[in-house]
Amino acid sequence: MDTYILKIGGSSVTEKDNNKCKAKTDVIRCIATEIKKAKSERSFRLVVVHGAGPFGHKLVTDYGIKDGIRDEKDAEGFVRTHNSMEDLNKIFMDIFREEGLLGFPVQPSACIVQKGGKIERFDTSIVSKLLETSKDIIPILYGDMVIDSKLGASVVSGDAIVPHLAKKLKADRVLMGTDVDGIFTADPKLGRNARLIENISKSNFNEILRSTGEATNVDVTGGMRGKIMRIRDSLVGIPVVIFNITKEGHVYRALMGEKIRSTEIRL
Ligand code: ATP
Ligand code: IP8
Repeated sequence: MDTYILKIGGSSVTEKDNNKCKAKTDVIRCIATEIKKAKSERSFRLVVVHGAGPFGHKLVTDYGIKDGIRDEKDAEGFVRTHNSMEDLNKIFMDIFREEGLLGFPVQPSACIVQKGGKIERFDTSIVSKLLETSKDIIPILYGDMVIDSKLGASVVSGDAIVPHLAKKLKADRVLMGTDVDGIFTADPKLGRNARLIENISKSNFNEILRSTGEATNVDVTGGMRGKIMRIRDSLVGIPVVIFNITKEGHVYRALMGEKIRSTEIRL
């Protein structure tokens, strides 16, 4: 049975463009109903990782803890950012339950330790066991603040969790949902002439990296550029689809293996 990892980007499910800690519950509900429909028509295992939007990026910026924690105020920021991510995760959990899905929260800060902002240890055995227990259980992880052996604590992006999990679980496909149709020749939110790049391989990767920016909004984990660098570093051999998850029908079609407007990366 295929295993998919679905990243639900913070830009699509939160008011990231306004930097407000508010979830777009209608988008989350639509995603949940489409997952439910796909699951009723096809057998596959699914792990969901959601991003932070302002629930994480705003707090990390306001507390100034992007590069680690040094004092009591920073420690407060560490805890408050984690609390805020749990609030966002709870919104996901409630909507998934209301839509009849068996979402199971897996707290990244309880299974990941970083060193200098990079994952050093990640116990993925709970996620594997949850998937083995039932094909209907959907482990749900998220970008978080975690203990860091060099920096005290640091941010782990959902974009870093996804490749790590995909490798460990030998995922068949990684689906990365965000608020734009994929990777463009320039940030589509800034220029009208940006053109969608439909396929990325080893041969055009470096050229594309040069045209890819971070994010137009508050983002401490590198935006679109950070996303594709992590894909390059860890996702060799696993197909990755970057697509607009806010468009109705896209998650369903992506989970059914149908072609949608997107960027497909095979390295
Ligand atoms: P989060 O990190 O909060 O989970 P996310 O994963 O949805 O959010 P972002 O990190 O915000 O996504 O990255 C997506 C943003 O990257 C887009 O909204 C877009 O404005 C920006 N971007 C910059 N350059 C490009 C590009 N060349 N192609 C596509 N998007 C780009
Ligand atoms: O939005 C960031 O996760 P991302 C997590 O997936 C925090 O990059 C706490 C800012």
